[in-house]
Amino acid sequence: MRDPNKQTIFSGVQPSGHLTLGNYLGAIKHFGTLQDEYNCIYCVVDMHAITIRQDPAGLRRQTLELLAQYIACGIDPKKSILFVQSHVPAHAQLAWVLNCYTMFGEMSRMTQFKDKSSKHADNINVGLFDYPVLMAADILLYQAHKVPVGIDQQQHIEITRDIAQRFNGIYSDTFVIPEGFYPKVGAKINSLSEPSKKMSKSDENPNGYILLLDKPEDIMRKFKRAVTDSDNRIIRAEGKDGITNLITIYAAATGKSPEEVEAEFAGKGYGAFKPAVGEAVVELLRPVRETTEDLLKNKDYLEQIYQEGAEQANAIARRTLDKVYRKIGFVKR
Ligand code: AQP
Repeated sequence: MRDPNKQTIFSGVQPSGHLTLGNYLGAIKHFGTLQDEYNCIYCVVDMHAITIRQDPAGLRRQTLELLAQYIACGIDPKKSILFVQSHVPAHAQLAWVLNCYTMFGEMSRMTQFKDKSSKHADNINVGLFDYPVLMAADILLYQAHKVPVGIDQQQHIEITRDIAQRFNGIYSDTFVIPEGFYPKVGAKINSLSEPSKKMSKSDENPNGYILLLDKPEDIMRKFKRAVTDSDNRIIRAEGKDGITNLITIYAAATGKSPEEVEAEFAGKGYGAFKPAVGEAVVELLRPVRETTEDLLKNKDYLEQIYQEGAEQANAIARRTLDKVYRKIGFVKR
């Protein structure tokens, strides 16, 4: 399955809730399209999800749901490695080593930690602070060249590169230095109710996000209620965060450029635009929802996929971990 002439792609998504349109347009939509050109490895990052308190039964359910959604969104388990992070111990093992090559000061600058710790002030745990090092371990274990993610992860990709370069500088080349791979349109989808903020699956207000499994009528209702402005022109401009966001969503959903969307709706008002965005998203997500629902009826198949994925991932990850252990001076078992 792995072609030594191809570069490697790695990415992961947390099963910390139900997937949103932001997760889809920013990351997952692109995963399937990369499978022929790259060796692709995709992970359900359940160890990241517990940095925020999760209900155990909910986490198990969401892990399987995410696996099903990966497949429904176009990942072919025969072409890509698909696995669950906690099934491959090398992630935690490498993260510990990398902790010792990561500075407290550089980690203190991570904006996601600041955002999430202000949202979860009663549970600012060390794991939340250490999240970027675990993410660095995820990526570096597989010697990934490219990491398709939304723009919110850019700072984490940068610190991954810094850690890898530091380690390589001390011990000679060990890790491939990865690059972030951001979509041209859709790298940041904002909330429908607070359009200056990122759309997030853990948002307390369900009107702010569209879930991949939302029913068509709920999608239409959320778009009709989306916060905009009173100007009634469909253009991207400062002070028009809501409309700018809807233009991005419509463009990403239909494959048009934002300029083409502005031209298509020139002279029309929000009364025409908002339902058009809703309908485009309903059609985009319909096959994803239907396939996910079918796959979730076949738990044995999903189990077989994640078992095989863990074996393949483990073999690759173990090679990198052995190399790291040797270089830092751990005695071979
Ligand atoms: N709003 C977004 N626009 C574009 N891309 C997004 N991503 C997330 N939100 C948007 C991208 O989706 C991938 C998976 O994200 P994640 O689940 O690992 O973590 P996250 O970035 O913290 O996503 P959420 O939805 O905001 O989760 P919670 O609410 O649990 O923190 C990543 O590639 C991310 O860039």
